[in-house]
Amino acid sequence: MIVIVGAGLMGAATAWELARRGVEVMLIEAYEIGHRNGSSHGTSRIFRRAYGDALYVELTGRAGECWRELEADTGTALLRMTGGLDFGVRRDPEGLARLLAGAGVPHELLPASAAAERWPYFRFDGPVLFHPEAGVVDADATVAACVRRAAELGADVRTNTRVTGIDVRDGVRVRTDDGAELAADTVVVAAGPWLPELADGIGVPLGLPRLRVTQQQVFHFRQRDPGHSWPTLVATDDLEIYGLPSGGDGGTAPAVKVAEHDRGTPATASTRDGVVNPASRGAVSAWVEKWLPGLDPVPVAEASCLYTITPTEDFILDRVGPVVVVSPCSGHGAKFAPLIGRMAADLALGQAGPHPRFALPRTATPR
Ligand code: PYC
Repeated sequence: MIVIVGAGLMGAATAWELARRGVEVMLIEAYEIGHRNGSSHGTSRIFRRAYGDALYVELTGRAGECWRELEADTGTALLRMTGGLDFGVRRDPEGLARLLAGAGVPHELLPASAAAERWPYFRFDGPVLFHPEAGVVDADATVAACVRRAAELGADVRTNTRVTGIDVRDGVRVRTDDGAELAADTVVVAAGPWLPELADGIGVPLGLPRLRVTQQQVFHFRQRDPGHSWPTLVATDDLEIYGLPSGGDGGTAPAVKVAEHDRGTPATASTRDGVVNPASRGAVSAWVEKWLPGLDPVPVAEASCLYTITPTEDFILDRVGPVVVVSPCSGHGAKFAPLIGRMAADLALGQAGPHPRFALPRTATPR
């Protein structure tokens, strides 16, 4: 039996992957499926292949294939391609274009004037990278589809049940707040921002690096012309900004979610207040007013969520004895969810070791 702790994107994807491999799975979630207390809620997460790091460019390609498999198996549309733009003085569209070219990823590098003709609802002041293999993942639908399908395949899904400790002595026992002690062969800890709090109650030293949990905020802006078809965007000048069509989160009118990747407030999963930082609201609205004339710069909706950030901003996907740690994802993991589920399943079944970049520090190989 493999017990998975946490039914966010990573835990749900791992449960689906293990269940479809015929493994006996129990998925334990502290809240209802689809709750909004962690990192996996909402209908829109960015999918993009333009990373300034060849490893992630390659992984996004594998993730794209995994999304299509998940969609086929669950009969649910989860990833909608819109194309994506990268621009801004510190984003280095030319460098990104070289990395995409090296990986055979289709893309175009455009001067600002050509990009402005094509996307007149943006403003540009330098070169722009467009790549068509970018889009929007529906996070809520993904969690729901993975959990539903895992349950259809036999997974035991327990909600409103909090894991309080994991004992590793004569096998593994998972303790829960209803007094149960569940025997397992392997436990997959996919607790996201709750990991730092749970780690002390895990009976093997995981050797976790310092993890920073931050509360972030996102804003949704109404499209002035509902007929425009918006790509995703990553733009870096003084701010590190990302944006994408909002899905259902922006209300009924077509909207675009825009947020800072970097302005987080230190938090813990159990004490975060959910209050949106007004400085970030002001900065993002001003940025939208300056660079995205196709949007009304007054947000129509906003929300907060949590990042769990490793020192290198890589993921953690590793195993210590019978405990698999599935990724603090440093705020950029959603696009990889079914691939991470597959990698976690391989670790849990002993079918692969950790990727060196995702190994816990005690096993990490030097870069
Ligand atoms: O996954 O690329 C990403 C991302 C950017 C900002 C937040 N997540």
